Amino acid sequence: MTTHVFRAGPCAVALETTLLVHGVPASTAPALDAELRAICRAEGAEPALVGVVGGAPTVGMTERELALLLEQGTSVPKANSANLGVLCHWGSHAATTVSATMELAAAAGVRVFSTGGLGGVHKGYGCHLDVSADLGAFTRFPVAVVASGVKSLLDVASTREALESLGVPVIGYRTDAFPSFYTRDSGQSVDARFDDAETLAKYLRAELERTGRGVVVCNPIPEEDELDTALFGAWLEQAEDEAEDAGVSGRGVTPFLLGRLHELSGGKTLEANLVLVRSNVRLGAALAKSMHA
Ligand code: PSU
Ligand code: MN
Repeated sequence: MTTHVFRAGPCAVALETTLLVHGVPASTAPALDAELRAICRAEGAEPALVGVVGGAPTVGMTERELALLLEQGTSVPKANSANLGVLCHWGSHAATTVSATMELAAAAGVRVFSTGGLGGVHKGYGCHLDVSADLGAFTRFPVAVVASGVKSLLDVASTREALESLGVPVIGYRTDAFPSFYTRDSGQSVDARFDDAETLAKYLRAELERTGRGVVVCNPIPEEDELDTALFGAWLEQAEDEAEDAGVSGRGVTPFLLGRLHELSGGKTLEANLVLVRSNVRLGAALAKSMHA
């Protein structure tokens, strides 16, 4: 039987392990984890890192438990809602993506989760369908996810449409535009804009309670840290060519592209990624605190 480990109080903010294990270089992860925990606490909230440790779905992982996953490197499986249960059954360590993190956060009663960018519809869906389980998770788990939109390496316009089709509320925090990770404006729009965290927290509390489903809270990357669209486009094109040559597919695509972008950009995409995650954790913590008050 799978035994859950829930160590999260009423003012917790869920954080995910896939971002730490597969989204940033291993050398960066422990410091980023420590920093995100500190940001939560500084806002008066409680960090709750989510992952699977030796088959136990865990909400509120310790630094030591994260180290166990990091020791295993990128061979740690990525868990979404589909393979989460099997990995627990096998007693494996696993890094949870947005969908699996939402699933476990919801089970532990955690209503706010901060990450970098959501997964979504990959490019080229006309001949090859690759849609992240992240999108469907919003129709099932009552968690508000603070993210800087969806990752720019996706088909952002189609992902926005898919959220619409699924009936997922997409809220802009101090923006009318749907952000795309490294840039603030994808050309798509949000359903509604809130400029004040306390008012947003009131809406979220009521909406999660009313629907039992999730909400996307879009917090764009700070203006001064936004990447140049043309430069990013060139790095992405090269990373995509390399992914194709290397035959990368399925769950390997996102980590491969992120990793190559970090290298090709001389660390610029990594720096932008870190900036926006910190900012999303800060907002998530403020929301969790207001929602609890
Ligand atoms: N945000 C980041 N870096 C990441 C991710 C999010 O800043 O690495 C992860 C999330 O865990 C998300 C996953 O769920 O990428 C999407 O993977 P896929 O495209 O295979 O569904
Ligand atoms: Mn996929």
